[in-house]
Amino acid sequence: MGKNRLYLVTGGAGFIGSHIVETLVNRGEKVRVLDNLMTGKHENIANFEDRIEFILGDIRDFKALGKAVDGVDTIFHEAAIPSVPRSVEEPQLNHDSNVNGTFNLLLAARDAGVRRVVYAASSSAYGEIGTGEKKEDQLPSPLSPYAVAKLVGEYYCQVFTRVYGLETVSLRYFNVFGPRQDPSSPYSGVISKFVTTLLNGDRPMIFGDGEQSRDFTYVANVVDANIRAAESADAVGEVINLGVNQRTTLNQLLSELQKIIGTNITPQYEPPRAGDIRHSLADISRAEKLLGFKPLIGLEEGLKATVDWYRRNV
Ligand code: UD2
Repeated sequence: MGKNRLYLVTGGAGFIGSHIVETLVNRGEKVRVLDNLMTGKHENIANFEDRIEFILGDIRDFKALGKAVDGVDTIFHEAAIPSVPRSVEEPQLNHDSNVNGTFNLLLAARDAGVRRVVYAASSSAYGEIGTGEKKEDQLPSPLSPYAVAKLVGEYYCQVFTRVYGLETVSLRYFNVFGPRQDPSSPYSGVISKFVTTLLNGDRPMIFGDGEQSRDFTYVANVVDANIRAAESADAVGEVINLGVNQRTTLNQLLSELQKIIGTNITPQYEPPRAGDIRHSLADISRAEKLLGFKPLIGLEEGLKATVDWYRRNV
């Protein structure tokens, strides 16, 4: 940072990408965004768009990528089609964007002499093995097309480091939430769904018995870890969990949100979702060791900030 470098954020108009862009811009860095606006939104970057370069383009399009990586030092690769159930419904789109798109990006980065790529990997790679904390040295066991695709992206990152010397770092995100997460699709993250449903006075839907658990991670923690991953020499070629090491069931999450919002609405229980994982909790000792990462904002504070944002914006 602060070295007059050019940063590219793919998916920079999306939920997580736009937070990375905002932080870079606030630090006075030069930022380029590549986004096809399929799930990303112009309004996510509206407050700082005069200070960035925006390219409307798709990571499935190698030509657009060539333009986007030109002169770039560091890439934060956030562009993806997220959602486990969406990948079950649309496996081809998942594969094209998340596998081929990531491969294209790495190839373009290699050819343009990019220094480093920080890749948005996913905790879904672990699958169902064990109920305890997930550690990076566990054998992955993906349960959905999305999990497979995100894992393939990691493998490609590691191989591009090994074979071509392109520096890569894969951050396995654990259920990220926060302002700007789009609640409007059936595939939206559960916190965006619960908050907006409760604010409307409607009944939230819980898939399964609600006793499945997640390590819900406020987006500011993710931005911080990405910035660290762009710099750390020790992180090159590594896969690193990114969570806050806090287990929360969906039933607990819902009651916490009802407390914050001031509602007492009975949820609707529906059959479990295909490809769903039961328990997901991050061991974050590698992130501490390699990135000097410590969670900045815990669940409760993150939920309050998120509820505030939806109250003001949706
Ligand atoms: C997966 C990954 C996460 C990220 C994300 C991107 C895991 C453990 N996590 O999140 O790291 O890559 O995919 O999309 O694989 N649910 C409800 N009601 C709703 C919506 C969801 O009960 O209205 C449930 C859902 O069945 C699941 C949990 O909430 O058990 C979390 O779902 P999600 O879609 O927010 O995220 P998840 O865990 O699939």
